[in-house]
Amino acid sequence: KLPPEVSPEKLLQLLQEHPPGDTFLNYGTAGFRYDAAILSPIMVRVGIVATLRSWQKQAPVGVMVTASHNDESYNGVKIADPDGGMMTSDGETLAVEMANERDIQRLLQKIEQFKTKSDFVPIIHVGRDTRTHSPALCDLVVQTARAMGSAIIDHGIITTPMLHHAVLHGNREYLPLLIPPRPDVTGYFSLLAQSYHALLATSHTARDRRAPLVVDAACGVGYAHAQTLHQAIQDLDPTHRPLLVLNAPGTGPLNEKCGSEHVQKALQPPTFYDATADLSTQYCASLDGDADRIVFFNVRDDQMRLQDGDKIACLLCRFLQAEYQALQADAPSLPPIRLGVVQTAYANGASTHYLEQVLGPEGIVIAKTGVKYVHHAAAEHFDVGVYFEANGHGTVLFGPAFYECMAQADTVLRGKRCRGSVALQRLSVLPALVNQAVGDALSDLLLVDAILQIQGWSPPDWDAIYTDLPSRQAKVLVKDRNIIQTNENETKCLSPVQVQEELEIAMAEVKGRAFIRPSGTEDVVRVYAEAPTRALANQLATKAAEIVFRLCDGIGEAPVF
Ligand code: G16
Repeated sequence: KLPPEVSPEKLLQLLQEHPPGDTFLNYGTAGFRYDAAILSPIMVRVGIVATLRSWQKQAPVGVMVTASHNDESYNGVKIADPDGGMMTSDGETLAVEMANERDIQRLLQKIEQFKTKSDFVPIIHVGRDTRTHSPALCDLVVQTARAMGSAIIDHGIITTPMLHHAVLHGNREYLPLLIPPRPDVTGYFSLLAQSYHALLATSHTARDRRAPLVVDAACGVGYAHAQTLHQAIQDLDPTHRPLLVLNAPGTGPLNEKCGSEHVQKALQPPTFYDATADLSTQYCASLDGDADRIVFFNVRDDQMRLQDGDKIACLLCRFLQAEYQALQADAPSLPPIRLGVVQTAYANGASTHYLEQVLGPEGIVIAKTGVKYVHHAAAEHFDVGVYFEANGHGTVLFGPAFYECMAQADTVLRGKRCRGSVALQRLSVLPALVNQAVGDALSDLLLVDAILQIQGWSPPDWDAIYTDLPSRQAKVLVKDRNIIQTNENETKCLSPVQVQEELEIAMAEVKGRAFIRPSGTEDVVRVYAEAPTRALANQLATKAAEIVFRLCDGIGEAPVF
């Protein structure tokens, strides 16, 4: 922990040395994210905002330096609130205001307005990914925050979810009682390994210890941490199925032709830069550059089978429903639990259909893209909220009614040996295994693997629960993506109005679904199309991209499929 070094002179020097440029800086889907070359003024200002946030909340907050799924030229930074979640919109407004303020005196006056009279020392957890520019950028956050009087807990190179975990576990008043506090990196691994082990120990049926699970770490930060996690699991159970972790940082370009973004968007297996053989026919998982997303896949008969975030959500929903029903069968007096699923517009139509027609959870909500929106929707609408974006970013949130139900079930079932007791054990261990702050690829990896083992399912069994509708995603470069306005959950384009009118016609022609939205992490407009056949999905994506290109001042050429 680095103690504060309060120094108004140092703060002034940092502000003078790093003036903002001409670009208007926005706090996007997951924080400020730009070409690394323009980020140093943002880092200084984030050091200020994080300190103000900690002051305001009188609790530790977090700062993560990463550009996640973007290529190596990008970097970025996001702030975590004391509950470990993404900073809420009031904080984002302040961050945007501070990042774009060119007048240093006005900026210093703004800081003065926030100062409290209490003795509270702001505390900031910091972490960074493996990008070459991350140490210097992170150092600017640290220097600025310390000059403002913050104490720093520097976790070094960690995954984004580990940073969120550290913040949540460091603020115990936000941590539910069923979860033992483990605020540091070692505690993170032991908590995951122990709860995974405890979940598997509830099942006496077959466990698949044969083939290793191949993990593509996207040449990013997940590489070392997946190995540490694997070691922690093997320390508890040496016979456990091995994880073969590939794509170490430096063996190939970060997130390029590898990682979850590539696998899910291009619908292609990754390049395994540090393997001599093609391993994609095995049971594989791909993480993204900061390990907050995961998708599973394997190649059979030359065809890639992808189990994306939608399929993960369905697997989890099905498992949770079955366990809750088993619990209720042996303890009928238990109150009902609102178990629901949150998806985004990117959710494949077949997954939503499966949820509606086969599983029938208490509710299915379509929220705006971005984990901060889906997380909020899950907490607001459900007692047990499964949220997953199709790109593999997601988790399960357990609310107060869930914990109350577990406490009641414990009283009813204490000392009894029945299926309900097994369900109680399983459900009770989940909040410790499943990251309660944010989507976490490593936690999701263990959760999915444990559920498949408990159910005795192979990856093809899981894959077969429904068949994805053919879909295609594309990016269109435009002069200014900010001219595009969408409705609340981004399923419709409101402005320019002609875009939606033309999209409706194109969709009707192929009986498909398409939408467009400005990305919050890249300077592009995203296009999504799905239709009954691959050819029609390609046709619709081509048409939608052409509409955006023509009506929104496209640059270069529109993509054609
Ligand atoms: C971030 C967000 C995700 C979002 C993704 C894509 O992911 O955390 O919730 O789905 O960006 O956003 P957009 O389409 O706006 O570019 P990550 O993994 O890059 O942090």
